[in-house]
Amino acid sequence: MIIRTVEFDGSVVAPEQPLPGELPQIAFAGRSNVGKSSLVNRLLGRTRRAVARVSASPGKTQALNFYRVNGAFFLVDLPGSGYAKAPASAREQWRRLVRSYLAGSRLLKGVVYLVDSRHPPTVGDQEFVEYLAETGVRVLIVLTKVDKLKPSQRERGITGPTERRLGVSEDQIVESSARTGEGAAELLAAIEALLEDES
Ligand SMILES: Nc1nc2c(ncn2[C@@H]2O[C@H](COP(=O)(O)OP(=O)(O)OP(=O)(O)O)[C@@H](O)[C@H]2O)c(=O)[nH]1
Ligand SMILES: [Mg+2]
Repeated sequence: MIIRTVEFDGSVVAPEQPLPGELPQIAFAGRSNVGKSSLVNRLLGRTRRAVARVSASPGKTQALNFYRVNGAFFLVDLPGSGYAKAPASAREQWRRLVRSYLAGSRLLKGVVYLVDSRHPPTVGDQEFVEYLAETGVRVLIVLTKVDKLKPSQRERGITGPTERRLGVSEDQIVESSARTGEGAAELLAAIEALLEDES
């Protein structure tokens, strides 16, 4: 896929708010700070001037942010789950917002769920991926920040715990680094396949 144009089309902050357009969507989900916004920027070729806001302090993305790509589909950057420092009421609000979107969007073609490659998936990750399976949406798992792994870890292979804990197969997992760009082409191709899938 060639990225020709990217436009930020706005944010959705409440479950009753309409989406910014009627286009197929691919959503990016995962714990706060896992690297969702960084990966969206990398995929869209925005490594020097970011479109999606990235921050060293977690909890930056608090809305569903819609990026229109090639005028043809949306990449949707979701707020991170499990950001412990946010007040419980705010966390519950984001959770409701994310779940009502995931369960309700007719045009959602797939969810890219991110897990930090340095740690095995958590119970929270497990619950979220189970929830996605219940909604019937197609799921890709991205193991992020592989540039931070030791060479020995990479040689041993890092997908095993993810396959076991999340109940996914190896061909659903992409190893990536927003820093080096590793995995970006593979992920874009997988996203293209989700968008073309008519089922
Ligand atoms: N080394 C390295 N750091 C990364 C990578 N991806 C993201 N980071 C860093 O991780 C931190 C969080 O990145 P974000 O992209 O803001 O994470 P997020 O998942 O969007 O976070 P929320 O919006 O809070 O949910 C930032 O300091 C990034 O620079 C990567 O591939 N490699
Ligand atoms: Mg973010």
